[in-house]
Amino acid sequence: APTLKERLAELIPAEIENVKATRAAHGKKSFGPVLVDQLYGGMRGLPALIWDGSVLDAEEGIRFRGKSIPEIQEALPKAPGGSEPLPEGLFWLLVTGEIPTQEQVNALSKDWAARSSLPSFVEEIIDRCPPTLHPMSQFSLAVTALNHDSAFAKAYQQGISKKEYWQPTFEDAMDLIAKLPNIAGRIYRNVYGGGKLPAIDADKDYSYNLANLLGFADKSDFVELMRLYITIHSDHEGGNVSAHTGKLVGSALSDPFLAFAASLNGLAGPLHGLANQEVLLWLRKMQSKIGENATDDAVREYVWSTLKGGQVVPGYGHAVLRKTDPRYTAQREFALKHLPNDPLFKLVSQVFNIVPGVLLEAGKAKNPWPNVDAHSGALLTHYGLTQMQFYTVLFGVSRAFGVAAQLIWDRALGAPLERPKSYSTEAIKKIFKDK
Ligand code: FAM
Repeated sequence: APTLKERLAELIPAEIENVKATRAAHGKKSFGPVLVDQLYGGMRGLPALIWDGSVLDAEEGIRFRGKSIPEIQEALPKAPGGSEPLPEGLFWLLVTGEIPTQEQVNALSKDWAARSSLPSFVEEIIDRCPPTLHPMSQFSLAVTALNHDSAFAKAYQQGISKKEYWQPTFEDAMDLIAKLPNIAGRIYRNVYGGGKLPAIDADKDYSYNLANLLGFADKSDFVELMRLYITIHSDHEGGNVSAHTGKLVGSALSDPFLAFAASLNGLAGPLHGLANQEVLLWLRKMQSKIGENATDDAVREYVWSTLKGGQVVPGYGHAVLRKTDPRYTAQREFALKHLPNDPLFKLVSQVFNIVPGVLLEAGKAKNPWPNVDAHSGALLTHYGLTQMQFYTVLFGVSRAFGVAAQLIWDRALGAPLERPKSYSTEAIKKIFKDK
């Protein structure tokens, strides 16, 4: 059976032809009008990017290479004794569009374990961060510094041909993903004090090793949670802030470490990945205000007070989705199976019954339903990972899978520098003066 890189090398020529044929057939067709409102409105809905790993449907949610979350939970290889998909398989799917064999997935686990160590100066950078520096900032610093050993940056300096860009990009993408557990584990232990970091076990899968580095591998359900978590947070098509940022920065031929560090800086914003931290902070604040086991009326009142204070309800709403996020549903099902009586899960469920009604009544949010971040913190808390400032780091480990897969394809297909056109308000007024 071919390795991932061998399979990719087989797929690239046909995909280059596929893109050529698609552009020849449809390249001059209009994708609909661009409204001035879209320039002011964060480009919502503007068709502007190619992203092959996943496509997001407003009603149905994410599909990875055409497959829904329940479908990949069914189809992807599992760990011995496990029932959640291995993220190794999801990465293979994102890159190739194909479901790998168990053997291919095991080979990826081994390959990543072999690539997992950090240069000592990167360890020192992390160790020197004050524990008061947000874990996402530490994460971004460390990933930026990995650029020191970038195969792509080195090959570019040596004058590599455009046709070969994908090869060192692939190596960097693999190194990037492989090194993230060591970065995340080191930050976690430095900031929250958890003793010495254990070594990566080359006979175990990526999620086991991540859990072990964080200090939670003795809880087998937590390892299963990591497999599900890394799988479902990996990719959410190309227009979200972290994915788009990685693609944009990569389009300048910045290497995958620089590109993904930029993704992380976007993920660290409260309207994007930091929302998982914000949800837990919000729930805890609610509990301290109205007590645990509060009535529905008290919860409703608290939600209204959030809105009246000019704040958003974290974990609810979405720029594209118009239904409950299937990533929320997958986590809810995990909770129903493994921790049905957990008090925080019960609160999350109670909030789920109340917030959409309030947001609908308030009448502003286009989507009143929960997104992925409304649920993840409750699951992590159940297993003792209670430090919410760390939650977005786990999101970031996962998001590397989607961004890395697209960076490889962007270099393989010769994606150009991104450079959309901007206008000033004065220019817009002038253009439409007599229209
Ligand atoms: N609570 C209160 N107000 C909300 C809201 C929420 N959860 N969601 C949207 N709105 C407001 C929004 O702030 C905007 O108000 P203004 O007109 O005053 O600016 C109005 O409703 C229309 O916004 P929209 O078109 O429905 O949403 P956007 O596409 O502009 O923004 C989100 C999408 C996700 C940024 C927004 O729903 C939000 O702020 N949600 C809370 C934060 C959150 O959970 N983010 C995580 C998203 C996630 F899935 C991820 O990236 N990981």
